[in-house]
Amino acid sequence: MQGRIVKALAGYYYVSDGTTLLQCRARGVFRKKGITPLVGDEVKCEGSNGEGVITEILPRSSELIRPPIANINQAILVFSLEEPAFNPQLLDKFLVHTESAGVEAVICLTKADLVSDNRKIESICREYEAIGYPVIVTSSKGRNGIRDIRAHLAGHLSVFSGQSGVGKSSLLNELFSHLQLETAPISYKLGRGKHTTRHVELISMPEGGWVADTPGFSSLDFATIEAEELVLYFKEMRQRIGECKFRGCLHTNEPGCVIRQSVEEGTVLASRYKHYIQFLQEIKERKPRY
Ligand SMILES: Nc1nc2c(ncn2[C@@H]2O[C@H](COP(=O)(O)OP(=O)(O)OP(=O)(O)O)[C@@H](O)[C@H]2O)c(=O)[nH]1
Ligand SMILES: [Mg+2]
Ligand SMILES: [Zn+2]
Repeated sequence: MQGRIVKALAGYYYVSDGTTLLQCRARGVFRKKGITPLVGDEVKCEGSNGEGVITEILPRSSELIRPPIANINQAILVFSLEEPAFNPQLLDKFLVHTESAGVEAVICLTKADLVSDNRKIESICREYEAIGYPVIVTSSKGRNGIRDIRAHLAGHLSVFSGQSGVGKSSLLNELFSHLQLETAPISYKLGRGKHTTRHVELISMPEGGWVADTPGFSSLDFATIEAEELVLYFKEMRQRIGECKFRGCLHTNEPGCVIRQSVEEGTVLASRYKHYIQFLQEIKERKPRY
């Protein structure tokens, strides 16, 4: 049988070919080669009576480390406007990782019902749409944005990524009435979610395509991104590289830097540039890998 891993839990992989679900172990040879099967993988497996073993993993078109998932072509970056408070630095970090994986990003802002000043929402939308990212605003009070998200999901293999408590599972329950994913209120004392979703799981959509719910996370490192390439993952800055005076310009204090000039002219947002500099520093300070 050939199918897709839709769930990984406690050493088992659940493979679906659309009609049957096979609970599989992975062949030992994968572990020896250092390959871990991921949710989203297309695999070949052998087995009967619902139990089997994965014998082959087909080549991946994309791979994310956090959340761990293969073959997605779109990430829905779910960020709450409040509870937990909107975190633009984390959003830019997620965008960098999504860009570096070669995956399209859609920004979804949740909990609009908790925001009293609409200008805050409008300015986030304006800024990120100008860069070229679709931004969808949702709220559990009323069904705003639900149709827009569904339109983005149709026919794709998408992942919902975001911090714990931003409302990923709630939104999926709202999108697909047959789902009953577990959700829980955030901890008001700590101002963050309780890590309610514990595993990555792909959900098959009636209109075709898949979408994954994932456990929330907020720490992401730059282990696989080099200082020189960071600018490539800032969509609005990428267009201008090669125009700086010096080859190998890291866009910090070098003379004749067009990125810094763009910030002064206002075509690159100061907040985005600030995050670029912070991430660059993180990359420079990271421990060498052995
Ligand atoms: N006011 C308000 N609350 C919301 C909204 N969406 C979700 N919530 C609440 O936020 C809390 C967290 O929602 P979850 O769906 O469990 O969050 P999650 O992102 O799946 O969290 P993890 O599984 O821990 O990663 C729940 O109490 C939801 O009812 C919204 O639009 N408005
Ligand atoms: Mg959840
Ligand atoms: Zn430069």
